Amino acid sequence: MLMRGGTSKGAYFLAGDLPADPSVRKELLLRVMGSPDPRQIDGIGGAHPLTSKVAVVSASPAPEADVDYLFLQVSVAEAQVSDRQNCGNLLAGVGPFAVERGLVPAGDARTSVRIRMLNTGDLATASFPTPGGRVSYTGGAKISGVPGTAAPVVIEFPQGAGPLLPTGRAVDLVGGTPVTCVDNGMPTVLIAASGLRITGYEDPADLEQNQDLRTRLHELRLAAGELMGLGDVRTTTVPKLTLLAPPRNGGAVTTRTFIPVRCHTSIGVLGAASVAAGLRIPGSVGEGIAQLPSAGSQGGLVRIEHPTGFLDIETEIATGPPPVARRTAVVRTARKLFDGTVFPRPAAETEA
Ligand code: NQM
Repeated sequence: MLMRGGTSKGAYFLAGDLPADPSVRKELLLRVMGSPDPRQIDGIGGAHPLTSKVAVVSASPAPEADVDYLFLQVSVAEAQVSDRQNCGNLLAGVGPFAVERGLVPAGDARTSVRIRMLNTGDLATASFPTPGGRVSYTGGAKISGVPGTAAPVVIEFPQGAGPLLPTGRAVDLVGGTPVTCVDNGMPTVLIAASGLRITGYEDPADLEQNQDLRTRLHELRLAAGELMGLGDVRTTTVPKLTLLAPPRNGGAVTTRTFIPVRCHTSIGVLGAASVAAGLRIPGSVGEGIAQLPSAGSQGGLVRIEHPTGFLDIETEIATGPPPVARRTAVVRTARKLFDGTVFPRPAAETEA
C-alpha cells in the first residue's frame, strides 16, 4: 500500500510479504523503488529521501505493543537500504495500515494502535478516527507541508529507552563550534545557524548549493557522530543536523534540517521532538536563540518553524541530571494513496 505519512510518502508492506533475509529484502526494495537512480524512473520512489521510504509492519509478539514497525530508508542515488534511523512521519500511517490489513480490529469511533518501533525499540501509540469500524482519512487537521486537511492521527511517545543527551553534556565543542547532541527519538545535532555564517532563514535549495556549508556540516556530523557513540556515520542517515535561528512567525525557533545531505523541506517528526527536547535543556545551544512559550517551563507545546510552516510538539522534560523526556506528543495526518501490486524491475536487469 502506498501511503502519505505526515510529510513523507512510502510503501507499506506486511512483513510476511517481504523476504525475511535483510540482504534479499534490500535487493528487492531497491528494485521496487527504482534505486540507485537520481530520478528513480524505473520504480515507485519519488526521487527524494522523503519519498523513498518503506514501512514493514507485522503483528507484535511483545505484550506492550499491537504491531511492530520497521522503517527502512531506501537511498535514491546509492544502492543502500538502511534501518539505522526511525521515521515519525511514516509512523502516522502505520496504525491505519494495520487496521486496513486486519492486524488490529477497528473501534466503532476511534482506534488506538500500540506500535513498537523496531529501529529504536521505542514505543508509540497512534489514535485515529474509525467511524463504523473503517479508517477515515478525511477530516479537518492541517499540517504544514501538506495541502488541504485530513483526519488527525494523534501520536504519543512515552519516555524513550536511550539517553536524551548521548554525550552526557548539554553542549559539546566540535572543531570550535558549540553543538547540542540530543536524541528524543532521532539522533540530532543542534547548531546555531549564525555560527555557520548563514541566517538560518535561507531556502533549502540555496543551502544545498552552499559548498562551504556542506563541507563544514559534513565535518561536524562525522565528529558529532563519534561523540554520540554512533561510530563512523559517513554512510548513515543519522545523526541529522538542525540549524537554529530565532523564530519569525510566533513559534519557538526557526529550523533548517539536513537529513543529512539534502535539506528537509519541513522537519521530521522525531527530529522535531528531539529539537523541542533539546531547546528545553538548560545550557543547550538553543539558549539565546529560541523563545520558549513560558521561559523556564519544562512542559507544553513547542512550535518548531521550518521552511514550509511549523510543527507543534508537546514535550514534558525532567531536567535531571540526567535530563529525560517523559512524554512527547504530536498530531499528524496520513492518507491511503494506492493499494495494489508493485512490479519491481527484474533482478537480472539491475546490473545490465
Ligand atoms: O524525524 C526525515 C521525515 C524524516 C524523518 C528524515 C522523520 C522523523 O520527515 O521522525 O519523520 O529526517 O530523514 O519523514
